[in-house]
Amino acid sequence: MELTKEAAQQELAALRTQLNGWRTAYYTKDAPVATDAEYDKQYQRLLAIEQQFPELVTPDSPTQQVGDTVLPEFTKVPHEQPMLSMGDVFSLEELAGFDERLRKTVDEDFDYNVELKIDGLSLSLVYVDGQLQQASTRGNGRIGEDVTKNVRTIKDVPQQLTRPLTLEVRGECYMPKAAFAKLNAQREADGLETFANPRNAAAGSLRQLDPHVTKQRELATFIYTLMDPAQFNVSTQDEAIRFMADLGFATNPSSERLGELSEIDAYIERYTGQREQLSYGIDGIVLKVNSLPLQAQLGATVKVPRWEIAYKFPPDEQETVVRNIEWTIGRTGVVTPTAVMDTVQLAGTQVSRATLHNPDYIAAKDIRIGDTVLLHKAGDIIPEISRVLLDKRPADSVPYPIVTKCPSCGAELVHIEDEVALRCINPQCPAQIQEQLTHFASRPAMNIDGLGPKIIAQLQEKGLVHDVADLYSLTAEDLAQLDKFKEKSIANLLQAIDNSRHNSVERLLTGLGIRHVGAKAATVLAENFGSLGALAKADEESIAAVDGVGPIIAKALVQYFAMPNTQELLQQFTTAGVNMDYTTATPAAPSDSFFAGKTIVITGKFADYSRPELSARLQALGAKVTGSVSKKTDLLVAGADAGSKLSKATTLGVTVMSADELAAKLNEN
Ligand code: 1X8
Repeated sequence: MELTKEAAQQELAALRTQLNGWRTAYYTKDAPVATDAEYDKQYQRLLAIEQQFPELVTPDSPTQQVGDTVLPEFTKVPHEQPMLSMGDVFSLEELAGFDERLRKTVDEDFDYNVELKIDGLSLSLVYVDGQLQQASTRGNGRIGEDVTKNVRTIKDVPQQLTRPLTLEVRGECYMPKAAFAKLNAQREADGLETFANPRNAAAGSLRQLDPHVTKQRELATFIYTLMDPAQFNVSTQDEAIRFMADLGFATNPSSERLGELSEIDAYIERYTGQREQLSYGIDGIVLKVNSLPLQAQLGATVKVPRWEIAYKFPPDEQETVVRNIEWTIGRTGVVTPTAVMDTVQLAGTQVSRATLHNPDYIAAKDIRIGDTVLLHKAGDIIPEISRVLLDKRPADSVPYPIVTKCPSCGAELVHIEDEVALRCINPQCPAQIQEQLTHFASRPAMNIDGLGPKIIAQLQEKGLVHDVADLYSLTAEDLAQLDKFKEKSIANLLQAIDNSRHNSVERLLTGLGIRHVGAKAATVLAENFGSLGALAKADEESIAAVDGVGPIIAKALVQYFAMPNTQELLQQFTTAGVNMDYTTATPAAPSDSFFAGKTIVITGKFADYSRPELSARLQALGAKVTGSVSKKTDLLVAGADAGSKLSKATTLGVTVMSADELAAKLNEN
């Protein structure tokens, strides 16, 4: 197909506008709008036309730029040597082409160091006399952003090297998959926009003006480039990696020295298969000429080094059909739609559900029931719809109705401030209350054994529970109304609820479900303030001053305690006899209990308890529970089928207590 110069000019202008828009979204706003594959396709087209008409190349063309532009908020750092990007290929054939061209240029035989390509963002670290001096991002390749304060919060970046050297290293800063999934789940629950992939999450976390935020993001690094290696007598890339590891840097363990293309292909195949299992995202592999002097000799083109190339994994996408859209309402009222689709195999797992984030997302992508869609995994983990295949849309398809009312209670949904999420703000919304109750009873919170979502739903349906405080006025008659609840299950649940009254207050604080206050923050707060009452009276500054807490948590707490409903709820807890003090550090082992201070051994079987349960119960009453009978044993608690421990206790004259006697004593306490 012949392209006239005029047509080329027009198409180039359109391509540059589009690609530059995508680049801004990708690099500056950390929110890509095009997939890598779409970007690459348009970029290749741009490149092809520019090669045909070199006179039409303009300085603003994406082909003439490296990386991104500099954000205004951060101090600029010039890189002593530019941080280049890398050429890339998308098939083994192209990779073979790279190798062939290189071997033609180089007379000697050489091998490669083959490394994983980490899905993160490039970082430069400068050390002076072994001390971390400055950390910066790539920026536009020549000038980066100073992110030193933030990088100091990354655990695996050494503040001090094992030797007092002055040097620069480069590598990748990334967010581990687990941290990415956790962060996005939290953001979704908070009604905030989620990150598209771990790279954007890492970039967004590193370019934070508040290092406290960065610290909470659990970033990590792999360092792979040693600048000016000759001064350390390091002459190959694999040596450089070992050298840097010895200095204390985190280096990736997967690199290998390989010469033959067949070995490189096998390496690629191996990591294509293992990709899912890695705890961090990779988007390809990097091939580097191993000899550093040879690298220097080969040098770089305007844009990229000649001695290295990235092989990018093909995007894993699958077609499937949307059958339904399900709605969930979180405990903070955030309404989240999920697409339910025909099950497909995608990047190593069976997938049938994908989050649609929020109602606006459905409208923006015009996703309809019956649509055939392309599915991919964001950051290798989270299934997401890339786009609708419009040519496969059924003729009778209708747009998915715009959702304005809560699917659970029918209340009008609202947008709060700058949130993308729609929320139900009806405090009586049953779906929200169910989530709150489930969270309240969960293990990290009040740990009420046996009180799960199904029982909670029944308690709500029967009108027995309207909020978390109602749990403490449940009676045996109430519980008798529940499915399959008999004497024993009723007694167990009542006991579990009663036990929760005596929890140390960090569990209650966790259970309240205050925004940003998880179990970790709750524990620190409980330790520092001693009681819920003291925390409720504290001001923002004194809360934010607590180590491990921050201004965001402090603000959320003050807002929470200022609500009239909160005061009422706390009053109800007080009336119900729920403990509001911090007791973890000083377990209130009742010194007047029969068991207090006694060394006890448990043997045999008990109808009412498992052995660990019994042991915990006795320890809570101040006993020391040990495993074997000796002269120091005060008491042997013997259940059914007790054996050698019973005979030893009898021989030594240790007091023996039967299961029935035990039950009676426990009841006294
Ligand atoms: C980018 C990356 C490189 C490596 C790993 N992950 C990356 N994202 C590596 O060398 N092991 S090199 C690189 C670059 O030069 N832009």
